[in-house]
Amino acid sequence: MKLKRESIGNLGNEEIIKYSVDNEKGLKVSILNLGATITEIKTIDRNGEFGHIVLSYEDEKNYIENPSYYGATVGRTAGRIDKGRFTLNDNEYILNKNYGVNSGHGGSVGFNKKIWNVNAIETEEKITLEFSYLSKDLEEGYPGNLEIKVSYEITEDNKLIFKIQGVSDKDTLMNITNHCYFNLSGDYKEDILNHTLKMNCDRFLAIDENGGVTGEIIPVNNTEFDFIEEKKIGQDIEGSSKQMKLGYGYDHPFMFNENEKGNVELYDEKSGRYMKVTTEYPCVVVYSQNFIDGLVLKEGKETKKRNGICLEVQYPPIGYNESFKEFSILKAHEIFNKETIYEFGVK
Ligand code: G6D
Repeated sequence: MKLKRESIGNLGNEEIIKYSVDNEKGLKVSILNLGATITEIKTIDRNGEFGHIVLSYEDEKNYIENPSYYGATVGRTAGRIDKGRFTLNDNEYILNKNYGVNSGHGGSVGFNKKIWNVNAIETEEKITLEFSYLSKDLEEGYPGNLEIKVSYEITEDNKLIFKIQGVSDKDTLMNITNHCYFNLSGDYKEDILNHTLKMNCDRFLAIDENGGVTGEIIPVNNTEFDFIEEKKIGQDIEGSSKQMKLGYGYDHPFMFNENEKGNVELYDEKSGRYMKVTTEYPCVVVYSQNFIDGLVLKEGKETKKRNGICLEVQYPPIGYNESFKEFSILKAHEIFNKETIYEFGVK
């Protein structure tokens, strides 16, 4: 196990530091103190060749704005909040509408744009990078001083274990995710349309023309949204349903089967790489990179639509009439605790 720490620039007068971990068994991960953002994951293919498997900006300065939220820790609440407002204990809270008519991904200056404190813990079997941040009462309009800790454990057996913890002094909302765009082909050789995806999700949530959740829950069977059996991402992505058109591809929350742990499997037959995600969250937002920001990727690769797939494990976003709000409520002094495991390998 190796850990390297390097300065890559400044945000105001704070240093942006990149932590790079190599487990020396086929997994390399780099994470910034800026936004607790994963900037690189490299794994080996069937022939033992390393390649990038998440979209990464060539120019690391782009992580300061990070318009596509590449690898970022997104919060306080991931996804859109309908009309940028919510009520809690009879108080109304108004958020920044940075996503058209909605608020999105924690508002204008979300957790992805903050410098986090970092604590690195090294043992023989794993390296843990713990990121902590205090989000003050009414930051971006959310109530409560919220102490957050997210940690990434890189293990000897090629797992990345992502833990989210939090506690607030007032009732608030908390729904943090990681926003990596995966592409298992290695150095973005191909788009993700030939990757197969399998998820134990029997329902998905309808969206409107602004990408917001309407409150309607739709069974996946006989729809383009059925990934219960392994299916190529490209198979139905150009489908003609209203929901597929509204998203310009997949940009929808999927609900895991009730009483089952969330399981998502992504596989690229050509390289042999797979990723298995297991999560305690009840929902995964699948985003098939339907829009691009035009910024250059590692190895000088041009960014293209469908170059990556986001699998954002989280609570369902808050839709019309505050639907699904109850999932994201964190009561004062209650401990938030969620774990997601990303396992990498070849077959
Ligand atoms: C998210 O659902 C959203 C997309 O609509 C957005 O544009 C992307 O993040 C950057 O997953």
